Amino acid sequence: MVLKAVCVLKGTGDTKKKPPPVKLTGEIKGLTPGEHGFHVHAFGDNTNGCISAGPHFNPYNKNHGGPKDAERHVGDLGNVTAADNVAKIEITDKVITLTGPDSIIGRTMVIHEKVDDLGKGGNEESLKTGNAGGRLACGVIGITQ
Ligand SMILES: *[C@@H]1O[C@H](CO)[C@@H](O)[C@H](O)[C@H]1NC(C)=O
Ligand SMILES: [Cu+2]
Ligand SMILES: [Zn+2]
Repeated sequence: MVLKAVCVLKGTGDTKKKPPPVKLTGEIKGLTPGEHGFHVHAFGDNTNGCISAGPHFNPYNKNHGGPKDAERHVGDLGNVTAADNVAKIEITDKVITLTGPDSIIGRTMVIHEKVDDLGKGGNEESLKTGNAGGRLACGVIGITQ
């Protein structure tokens, strides 16, 4: 007896396609007026406060930059601006994702004391952190309903 089988696998398009842009919306209250650096940091760890979140999420070993730059950390979302102590967040970013190697799930969102110079500060620290200073507040990015 001869056993025969057939299987046709059908896909819908390119499986390596980049996931859609991620939209971040919300409000951060209690800030000093002006610009504040806003980044995804590597670890979802708050054991010793925001410092345990580690450096900017940077899976490709790049220099720090602005959200529109080719040379940037995946976690580099630039600045948010506080008017009357409240920053309204409305960011759409094409680099961070919610799945795959660039996923921000389980990492930490950090708001900084100072403005992020987007890597253009002309010193070494600018290429690492944008000279955004201390970490004012942070929170782990989790899954919701
Ligand atoms: C802060 O980042 C935003 C983009 O997120 C940018 O538009 C702004 O120019 C930056 N500010 C400075 C001082 O670089
Ligand atoms: Cu940061
Ligand atoms: Zn960075």
